[in-house]
Amino acid sequence: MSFWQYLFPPANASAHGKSTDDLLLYLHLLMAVLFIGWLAYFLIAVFRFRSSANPKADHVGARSHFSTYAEIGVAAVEVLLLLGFAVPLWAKAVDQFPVATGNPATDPIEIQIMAQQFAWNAHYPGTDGKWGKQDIKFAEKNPFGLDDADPAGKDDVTCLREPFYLPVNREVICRISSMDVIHCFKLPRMRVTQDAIPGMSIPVHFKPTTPGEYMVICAQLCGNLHSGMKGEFRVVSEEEYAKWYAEKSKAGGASSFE
Ligand SMILES: [Cu+2]
Repeated sequence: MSFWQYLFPPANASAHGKSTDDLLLYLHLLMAVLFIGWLAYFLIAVFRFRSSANPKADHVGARSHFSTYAEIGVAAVEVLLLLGFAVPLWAKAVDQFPVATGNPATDPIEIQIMAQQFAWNAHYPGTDGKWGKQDIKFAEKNPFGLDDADPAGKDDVTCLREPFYLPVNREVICRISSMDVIHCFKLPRMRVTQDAIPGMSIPVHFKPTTPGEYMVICAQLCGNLHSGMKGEFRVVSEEEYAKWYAEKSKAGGASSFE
């Protein structure tokens, strides 16, 4: 690792990540301009109003209305940034949420993510495409509360404290929840960060573009082993994913907890 690598996020590996990185870059550039501008203003003020050139204090101060107009100008620019850029960009992000069309080869992969102190678990519907019945009363037995009497759950895939797999170049929807305290599902290389909140199921979506092994970390201080709350997922080819999925699905869902 060179010094410069510590200053930047790890290499992006998702389709939308470039936009996130660009946004960060623009924010830093804006902050740099503001920092240099205010620093220059400060130095000019210190020089211009130095005591040797102004031996007597002026109790009236500014005589023009320039500062009032400047203030109105700044507020107008901020309204423009919010309504002209932020709102339309957010609308675009919301519109990009992947929708299933009924084609299992191209539909987004949907998984449930359950955070717990101090690990990550994943749940897929299995080869039948149907989620097994879930109930809070089974949550003591397995983190997803799967009912092992439900036939639809027999083939569900669950990855408890073990790596989960995703196919490359497919949209993924993760529904994030937590079984104890608030955690935060963070995939640094996918540029994904979403709080995991007990009692809520919050969707995030992304499309991995580079095969490899990646880390899930917790970005919300959640207890004494927070720093060790790491998970792993693998982005693999479509074929490798199908093979892994079929094997895991055959091994069974709810029954695998016993
Ligand atoms: Cu956590």
